Amino acid sequence: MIERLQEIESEALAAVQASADKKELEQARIQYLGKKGAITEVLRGMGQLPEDERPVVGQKANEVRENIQEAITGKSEAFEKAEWEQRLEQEEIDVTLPGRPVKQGSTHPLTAVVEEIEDIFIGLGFDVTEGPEVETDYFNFEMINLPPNHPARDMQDSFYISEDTLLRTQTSPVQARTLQKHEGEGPVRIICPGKVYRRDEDDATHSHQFMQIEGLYVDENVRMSDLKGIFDTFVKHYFGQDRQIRLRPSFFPFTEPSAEIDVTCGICAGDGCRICKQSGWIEVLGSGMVHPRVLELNGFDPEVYSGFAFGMGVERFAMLKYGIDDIRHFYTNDKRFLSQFQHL
Ligand code: 2U9
Repeated sequence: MIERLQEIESEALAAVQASADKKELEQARIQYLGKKGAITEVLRGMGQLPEDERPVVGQKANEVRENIQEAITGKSEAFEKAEWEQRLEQEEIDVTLPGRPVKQGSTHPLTAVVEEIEDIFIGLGFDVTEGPEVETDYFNFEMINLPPNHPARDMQDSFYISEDTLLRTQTSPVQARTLQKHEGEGPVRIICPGKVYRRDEDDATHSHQFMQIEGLYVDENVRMSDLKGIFDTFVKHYFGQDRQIRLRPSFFPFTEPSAEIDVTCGICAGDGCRICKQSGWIEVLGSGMVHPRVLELNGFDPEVYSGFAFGMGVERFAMLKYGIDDIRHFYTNDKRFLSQFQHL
């Protein structure tokens, strides 16, 4: 039996050495060390041996098994090493290649302009206040002196949700809500940025949804000269120190007197060009002294308090500053447009 074991050992070692891959090596392992393998067969036959010979044969069988196992482990490691080396060679990485660029988003130009305007007004002592986009007819129209039969309330011009709720047509209801919250006690100094909705046909200068910033300053002794001073400062900060403003008489139901605010043209510096339609001035804001009726409607005594209010279209401010010729660019999300504002 000892001879048989020696025979198995040399046969097994030769088979292990001769195996060409992991599969053949596994076959050799099964053939010699497996449950039905050559060594197990010898051990099964041990029962027929005289008792004193059994430990010797058993010891030899263990020795042979260990030697074969050792050879298999060695061969298996050699296969793995070869496989690893082959992979390293095939999967060579050129660490000198330039990396793939990481695509980075950027602030939307309208957001950037809103934030810039907010910063200027915060510096002038204003708070930023927001309110709902779905409004009641009471806050959207009635509280800013637009009575039920007023033409601005026409179904043709606004998106009504029910008889008395609609998508706000301007951010004025936020100012009305804020005045009412203050219960007749000034000062109120706020700007109200947000989306507004009107039933306009979309074209290069009109959008059914756009961004507005309106503002309000109510206190004792607020005058038209305060309005002028604030807007001279604001325009110089937003458009540039070399710009001037002028006020032109206008009309709004919620302000009296009312004024359009123009700024000197940034293209021709006031000489006249295509952008300012040869006038040297560009209209940028509507404004005026808050109508006494509006103060009263919202709980402020017009004998004690006065104030100014204003409204601007954010798209227009962005278009003028960055030379954008079509309002629809802000809403079509074309990456070729948006990626030009990475610096903002
Ligand atoms: C209250 C009191 C007064 C808001 C005002 C304007 C002038 C104005 C337009 C500018 C261009 C709207 O975006 S636009 O189409 N706005 O000209 N808005 S004063 O006055 C108010 C609002 C609320 C309680």
